[in-house]
Amino acid sequence: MSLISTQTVAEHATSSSCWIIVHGKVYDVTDFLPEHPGGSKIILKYAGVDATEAYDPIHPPDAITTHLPKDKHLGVVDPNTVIKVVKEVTAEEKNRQELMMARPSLDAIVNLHDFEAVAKGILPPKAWAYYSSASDDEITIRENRAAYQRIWFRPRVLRDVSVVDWSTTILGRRSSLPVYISATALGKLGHPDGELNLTRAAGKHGVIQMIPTLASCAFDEIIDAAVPGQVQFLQLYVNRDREITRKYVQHAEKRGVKGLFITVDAPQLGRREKDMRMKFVDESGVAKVQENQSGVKKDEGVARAISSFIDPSLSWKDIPWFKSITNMPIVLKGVATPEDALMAYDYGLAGIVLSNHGGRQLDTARSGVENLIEVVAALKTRGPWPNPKFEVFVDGGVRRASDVLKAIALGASAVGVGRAFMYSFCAYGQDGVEKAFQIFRDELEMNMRLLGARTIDDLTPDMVDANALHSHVGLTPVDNLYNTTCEFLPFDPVMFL
Ligand code: 173
Repeated sequence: MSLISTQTVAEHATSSSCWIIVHGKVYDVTDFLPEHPGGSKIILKYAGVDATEAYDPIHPPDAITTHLPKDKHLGVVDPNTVIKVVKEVTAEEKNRQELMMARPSLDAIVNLHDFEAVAKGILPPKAWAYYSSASDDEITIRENRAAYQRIWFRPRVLRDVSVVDWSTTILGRRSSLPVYISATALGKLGHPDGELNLTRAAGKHGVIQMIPTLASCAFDEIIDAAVPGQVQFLQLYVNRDREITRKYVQHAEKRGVKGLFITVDAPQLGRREKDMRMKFVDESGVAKVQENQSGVKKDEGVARAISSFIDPSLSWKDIPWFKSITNMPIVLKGVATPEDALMAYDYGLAGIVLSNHGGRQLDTARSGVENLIEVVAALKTRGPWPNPKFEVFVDGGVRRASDVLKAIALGASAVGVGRAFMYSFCAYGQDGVEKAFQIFRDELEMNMRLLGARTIDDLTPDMVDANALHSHVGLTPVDNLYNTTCEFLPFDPVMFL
């Protein structure tokens, strides 16, 4: 590989010849500019210089090496030409450091909501907007929580609960918690170690992690960080180019992944307005007046910009193909009706996740736990329940062990938790995730004792009163578009004077 000086790289700093440095290597991205899913302008900002810091949170390390044609890999940066500058701490970094110093100690965290509050306080505004946003009026994201509040317990007493055990199996694999870590994308927006925080904590505590297709860390890095015997699943966004998907799935299986969760609720990404608006807001939080990144539609946020590879033509007809390329159990993530649940069952799949994608897709879609009741009733028409060959999972809005126990009592095998674990590592890295597991354990112990359930198998539908679950009147949120959800486009009136 040829050695290239930083001075030479700097000579290619325009749209007619654009070189960038990523991880010490030099790439010619001129032809790629119009194709970049995030628009050409963001690359041009780093034309002729090192783009690694901007590249890392959004792309897996191998994205550029795999997707850019080999003849555009020009060489490595000559280390003798790199001028070591004492990096100036930007105002943004300084602000973040101060916020990190001001965080409450981890001991002060008593529940999962606390992680969210700390994450909101310390995350850069763009990361917070991307993670926290949900689609349209954000009614579904709040309904996900509210639905659990409409389910009441019917506890049993005098059952000798001196020893309680919440361990279980998920797709036939041992799990220390009846909870798995659901996939959330772009972990490095919130912490430099990204998804590895989850892998390391999960490995230590026997929790199963679902690896996201759009992780910030490379897939193999996440696999390599697992301890022997650690169980990992894979969340799959299906590529328009099925060959890419086939290779990815088969590679995952070879690397020991134990379950494939195909996302089926995102043929197009929902409009997350907080995220979309961030594109037009500068570091000081003020709207930019005239800004239109070439190559990016005005209404796109981070997620939409990088999701163009997802195939909206995916259909039931593809299911036999997935079964032909892998022996991993296949689960559909994002099912919402008994009709589709029965189809998944009849196609011979291993299960479904009743999910609305954390409220980020179809707004006013019902909660997973509400759909669970009808889905389980429908599946019972196909045979005895629980059915060891077909598992139903629920995700969305789970923040308490009581939520977990309610979903399991109503027929779920386990529940997925996405944002809460992500916020825990944004706020405190791996320690935060471990603390989140501890909180689940403490709450499970107490709630199972008080409910009269010694094991997960003891949780039965008669332990909950879900009569109010279908009534959307009581706890349905007020119109938050105007009250709290909609973060109106900030603008500086001075600009208009
Ligand atoms: O919910 C999401 O943000 C998501 O699933 C996604 C999809 C594509 C790109 C990035 C994130």
